[in-house]
Amino acid sequence: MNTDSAAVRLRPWPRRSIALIGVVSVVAHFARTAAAQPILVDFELLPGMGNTPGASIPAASRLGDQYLASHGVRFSSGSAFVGVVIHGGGTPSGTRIIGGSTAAGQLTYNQQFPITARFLDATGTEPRIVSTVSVRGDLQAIPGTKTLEAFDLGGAMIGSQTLQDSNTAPLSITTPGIHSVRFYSSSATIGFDDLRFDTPVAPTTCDTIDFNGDTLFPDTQDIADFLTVFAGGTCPTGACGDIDFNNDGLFPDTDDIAALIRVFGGGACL
Ligand SMILES: [Ca+2]
Ligand SMILES: [Ca+2]
Ligand SMILES: [Ca+2]
Repeated sequence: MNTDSAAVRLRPWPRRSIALIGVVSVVAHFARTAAAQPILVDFELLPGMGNTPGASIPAASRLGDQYLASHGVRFSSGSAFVGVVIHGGGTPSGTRIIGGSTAAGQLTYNQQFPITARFLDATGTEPRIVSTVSVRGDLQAIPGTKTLEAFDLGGAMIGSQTLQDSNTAPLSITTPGIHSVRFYSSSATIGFDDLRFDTPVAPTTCDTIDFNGDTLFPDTQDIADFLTVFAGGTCPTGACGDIDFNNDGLFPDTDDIAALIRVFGGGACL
């Protein structure tokens, strides 16, 4: 690299501007964190059915989109709904928990029909993502495990936690870009309650990974060229994209390097 030209290209980013961008970046980060208040779904909204696996879930106890407009979450299992169940003792909150549904709409706790909670906009058409999710199993300990899994927009698993049923702590996953979670038990006995998550937000859209615009991708040359331009160098092809790869308005920002490498590897934008 020509050192003189690198110095010239670095000039648009004097130390004071980079420091200012750093401050703006930190402020923006804390603004996002402050906005992420925990949301709680306690499943007390609908009338519950009796706790009788195998019974058909009555229409009034079928939970699908009833929390969509208010909380941004849709529930499903083997059918497009889960069952709200009056559980009695050992219920984390109130009197109700949820169980899965078979394809025929029967109540089930079998892991063959895990419960899925998907984050969407109020109309249920646009994806949303969260960065932390927790859910509790019912408090009646039976030998076996309970599992929470998190998935990104592409359906790839990005987090998983399994606890013994006797562990009363919530199952919890914190990682960027959670679009859906599913939960189930190995013993086919656990109902779930108290789903918590931070405010669902619209996913950030990243630029193409063909950073250098030569139509070759995935290609590690794109990463090399990104780092060159990021450092103030010249775009080797003359057709590079901008360095705000994650399009959050912050640059130069090492988050853009991390996002490029993540997306390059098949991961989510954010
Ligand atoms: Ca409850
Ligand atoms: Ca390329
Ligand atoms: Ca950025």
